[in-house]
Amino acid sequence: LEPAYSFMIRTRTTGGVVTPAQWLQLDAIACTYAERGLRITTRQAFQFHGVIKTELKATLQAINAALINTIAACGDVNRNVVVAANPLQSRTHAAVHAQAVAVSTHLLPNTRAYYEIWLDEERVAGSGEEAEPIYGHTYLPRKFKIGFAIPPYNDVDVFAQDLGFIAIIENDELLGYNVSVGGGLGASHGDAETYPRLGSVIGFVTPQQVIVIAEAVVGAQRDHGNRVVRKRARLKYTIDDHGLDWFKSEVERRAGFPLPPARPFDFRHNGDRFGWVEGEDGRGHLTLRIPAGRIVDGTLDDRGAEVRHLSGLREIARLLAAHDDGNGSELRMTPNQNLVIAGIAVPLRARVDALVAEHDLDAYRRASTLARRALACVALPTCALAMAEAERYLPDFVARVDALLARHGIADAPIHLRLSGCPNGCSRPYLGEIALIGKAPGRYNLMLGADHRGQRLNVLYRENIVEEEILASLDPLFADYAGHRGTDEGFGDFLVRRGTVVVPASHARSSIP
Ligand code: SRM
Ligand code: SF4
Repeated sequence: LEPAYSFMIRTRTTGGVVTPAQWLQLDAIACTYAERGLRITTRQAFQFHGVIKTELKATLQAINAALINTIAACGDVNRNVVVAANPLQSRTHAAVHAQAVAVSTHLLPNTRAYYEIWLDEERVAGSGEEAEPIYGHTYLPRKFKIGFAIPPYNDVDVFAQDLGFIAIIENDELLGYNVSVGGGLGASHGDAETYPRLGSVIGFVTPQQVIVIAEAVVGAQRDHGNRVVRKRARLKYTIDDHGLDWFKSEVERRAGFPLPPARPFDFRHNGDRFGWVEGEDGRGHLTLRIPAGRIVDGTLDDRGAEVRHLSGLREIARLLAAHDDGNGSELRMTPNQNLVIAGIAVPLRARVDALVAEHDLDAYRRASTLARRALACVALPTCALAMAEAERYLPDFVARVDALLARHGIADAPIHLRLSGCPNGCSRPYLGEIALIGKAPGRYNLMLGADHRGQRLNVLYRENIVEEEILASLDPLFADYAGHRGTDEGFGDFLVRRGTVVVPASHARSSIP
């Protein structure tokens, strides 16, 4: 008898956008084949956990029937492309999203193997009919990630991407993008050869040049990335090994044009905003907080009541599907694991609100300022690389830090907290103002000093400590912050100004190139 193997499946959903009809299909798949509901990831995708081996094919076929697939959601290829989810009301958003879809499609591998293995297509793999002009026979040395940010929000953490595009908009017109290369966060404990790195801005491109530049960057990494030491195979190391100037010229040579200087930009924060906003066309967009992105029924909430978020969102998707007026109401995942119910016509808003209230999807209203902004990676029990808890520990840890903040009279401080179960950094913890990075069960590295704009990495403050020590370390810092913070000064900025943590210049990116 074979052991009951189970798998995680991840979708490719550029910018995290699905239609209400697709939501209903994904919900049905979660209920039929997966455990622990639907999980929104930090790259605007869905994960299904606990799909058993014998049902893998049926699950993948059901996902494809929803006109979604999982191609290139994992592997040494370009991964799910992330796109700013805020501000949804901007017309620019539609243009940037369309551009991201075009890049994602252009960088898909050509192989038909996926279709042959999972969708029963006729076998052509190995017949010599498949050409991979972008990836070649050996694909990329490592995973590759692209993100599109629309200032003033940096919800995609554009400097954490191998390749980032920062939209430059003047008078509502999308002029083009600054190009950032070499971002990446994964590291290994005790291995100085691995480290988080923020992307470096190398110039400006017009919208028409985006695909060419993306292919040039991917090609340079394909041909020059480290294929010997896998831990050093990300683009960030290729750039650090060869030099940024060399990399920029290599990209320009491949693209066939020089990159003009980057333009100034201004990021205000890398979080989400919650509640309704009105779009330019009068349609409404409601952002809901989904703690750690987990959408389930049946667990207990902060008041001990049974959570019915999966059912609630199913009802909302049904409502939107039944009233589809062709103007595109959609569900949009954010890179902070939250959900935007988008493009809602005025007459439907009250009914959406009623369903939200009925299923307690507006729990964010009573959630603390800290809880609303906190991110946690999956970690235990499903992640085989986890060294400590993250998602399951988040509510308890937030409650304890909240109590500490309240004791210092700063419960309203908009601090960005991020927990990861290991140094791979899936919740982008190196960009958290306070971050815990798992070392061992119950033990974490405490990282401090990032800003709240995604433009400065944090640094190690205390190593390998338990909860009691973490809270004891934060206590005097909160006291200092409560007494001496400037108007609107973020916690990370404060710690750096006070000299409590010293962040190297290489850890920061300026808005003025
Ligand atoms: Fe991640 C591996 C979960 C975003 C850096 N990540 C994993 C795996 C697949 C573990 C594994 O290889 O066995 C995790 C599955 C856990 C589970 O049980 O579901 C996992 N990563 C996630 C997600 C689900 C975290 C979340 O809580 O939302 C995110 C899925 C994104 C997606 O939809 O595609 C996720 N991972 C990230 C990010 C953040 C981002 O991309 O914005 C990072 C840091 C950025 C970066 O890549 O540098 C990240 N994940 C890693 C790494 C380290 C890569 C490196 O360069 O060293 C690994 C390990 C690896 O690749 O070997 C990893
Ligand atoms: Fe797993 Fe580590 Fe990623 Fe968390 S950060 S999901 S523990 S690989």
